[in-house]
Amino acid sequence: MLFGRKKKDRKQPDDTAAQDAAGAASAPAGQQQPDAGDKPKKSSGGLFARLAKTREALTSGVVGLFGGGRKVDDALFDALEDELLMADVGVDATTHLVDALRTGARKEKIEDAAGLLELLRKEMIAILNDTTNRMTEPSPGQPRVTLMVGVNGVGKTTTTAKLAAAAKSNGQQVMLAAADTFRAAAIEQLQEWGQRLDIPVVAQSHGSDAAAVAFDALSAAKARSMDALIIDTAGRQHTHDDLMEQLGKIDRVLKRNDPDTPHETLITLDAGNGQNVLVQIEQFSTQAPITGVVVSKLDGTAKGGVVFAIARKFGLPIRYIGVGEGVDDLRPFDVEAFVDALLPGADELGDDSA
Ligand SMILES: Nc1nc2c(ncn2[C@@H]2O[C@H](COP(=O)(O)OP(=O)(O)OP(=O)(O)O)[C@@H](O)[C@H]2O)c(=O)[nH]1
Ligand SMILES: [Mg+2]
Repeated sequence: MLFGRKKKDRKQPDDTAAQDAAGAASAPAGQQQPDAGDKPKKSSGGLFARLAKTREALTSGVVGLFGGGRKVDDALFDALEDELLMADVGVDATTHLVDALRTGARKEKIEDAAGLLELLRKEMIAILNDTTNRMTEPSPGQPRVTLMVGVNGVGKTTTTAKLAAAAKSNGQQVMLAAADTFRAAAIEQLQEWGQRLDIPVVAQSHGSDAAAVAFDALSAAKARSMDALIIDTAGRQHTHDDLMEQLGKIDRVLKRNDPDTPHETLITLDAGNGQNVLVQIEQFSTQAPITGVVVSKLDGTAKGGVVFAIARKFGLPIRYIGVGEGVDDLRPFDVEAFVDALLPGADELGDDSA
């Protein structure tokens, strides 16, 4: 059962992650990762199991490459390049990784392919950590305003609910704004989540001005001393100029209410879209400055390598990953846990190469 559990009962491993999400939602700038002690272990299932498809895409090839005492040579680097591209790491991040490994292998005199695996791990972590925090902090006593954007069907509304649930379970007063006034039934969808989570939802009627909804919600969140306001918006195609401009209006109108807002603009990207997500970030950035990324549906795709392409191209922090449809299936993005969940462990190399 996803809902209606008492706080005291929320002690399962997945719930710990949800509470981390709440912590990260309210964490000061720059603190994107949960405490090291909370990192999911490989053996504990969790993230490791949820990323099975991407892991399978990457690891099955990588184990063959790095196991068996294989020598470091050009053929190995070429084969690694192929594996990374197939896992949707993208040309730029792949080239960067392979070049870094070539240089590192030379410098550190790594001759055995197994020795390269640790170097690959380090370089992957470095790419994901090389991002700039663009989130701002609310003034004391003011609600943290998060604007959710992204193309149709990527998981914005679900992520809005997951974030709200996590923040609430962390003791915060949360309000939602139904600023998707475009799609029929979108308002009801968010209101349903509000009811299930017992969280207030500010809404107007279908077809009303989305920017006005956002403005009113911010006023209401301030008046009711909320800790967090999360604004769900309509899914829009980046090719659709008028709807994209409407998003720019939401951003401007929020700033008219409070120049510090939104403190965070999260773009939700469906991992299954692979490299296409890069153009989505570019296009949405023209209307609302994106501060962070949610990569959803990582549980259902082998294209999880796209996170490396996102970090390399935009230097945007990946703030959360969606690993399922349930309200607890959101994880603060923990760089090391993510990379560890993707790459084979040294013991696996031994087994496979035996
Ligand atoms: N497997 C999986 N499904 C997800 C995840 N996140 C969202 N979904 C599903 O994706 C579908 C679309 O989710 P929504 O939250 O309605 O997407 P949206 O971006 O708000 O869609 P629009 O409002 O139409 O633009 C739903 O069936 C969700 O349950 C995820 O992390 N994993
Ligand atoms: Mg929606």
